[in-house]
Amino acid sequence: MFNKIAIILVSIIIILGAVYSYQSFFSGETGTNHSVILGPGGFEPKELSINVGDTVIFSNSKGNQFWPASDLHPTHALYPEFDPMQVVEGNKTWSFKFQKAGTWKYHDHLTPVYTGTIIVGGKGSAKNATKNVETFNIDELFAQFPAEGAPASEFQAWNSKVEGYAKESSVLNISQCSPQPPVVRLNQKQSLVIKNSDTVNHHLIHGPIDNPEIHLEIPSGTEISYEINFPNRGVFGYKCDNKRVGIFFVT
Ligand SMILES: [Cu+2]
Repeated sequence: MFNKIAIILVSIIIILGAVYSYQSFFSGETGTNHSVILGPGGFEPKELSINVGDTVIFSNSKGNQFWPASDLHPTHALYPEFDPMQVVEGNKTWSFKFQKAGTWKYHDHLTPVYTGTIIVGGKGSAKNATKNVETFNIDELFAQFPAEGAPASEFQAWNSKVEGYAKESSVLNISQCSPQPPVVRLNQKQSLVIKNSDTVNHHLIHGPIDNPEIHLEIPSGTEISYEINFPNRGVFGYKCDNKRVGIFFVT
């Protein structure tokens, strides 16, 4: 009897905890403020690590007009919302709340040689930290994918292996159909700059060739920001042209 009550109590506590963390994750009301100052030597600090939901207040010690905005100059397509869309007067500040995890490079749109980086982790950044695995073989990883009908535990083991190789990155280089990083950790809806320095276009495809769920044509010699919408969380293997070469790990 006592055990039963204990189990019920523990369950309630777990459920309440889950509801609380869900709410605090999505409400975004708990963020803290950080300050970045543009001075004669550029942005200070040049690199800043914050959590999702935190706000960065940009100001200018020189009293000149400025305009902090995400890369790439001049389009700011890396993180379009990270852009005041107008000049900020030298005696004013501009605040931006970072809602997307990722490594966001930015610059002063008026003086683009001034650059900086805001690294936005998630709540539970420890979970987002990549295991330090630098070398692995993507072909082997695909070869280890469990056969159809294999027990769920095998798929789980494979997924956690993939997660171990996943890197957060806002840029994917698919030149020579050899993606770097080969396993990218993304949010369900995130912009990703895809680079193709080859002289031919590449096709990045997930799903059946005749009816792909994701199909991006990456023109030769370009660096384009794509907003990819994944239907759900999970592991998305993709082909470049006709070869399985990379994985999106969507969280
Ligand atoms: Cu710019």
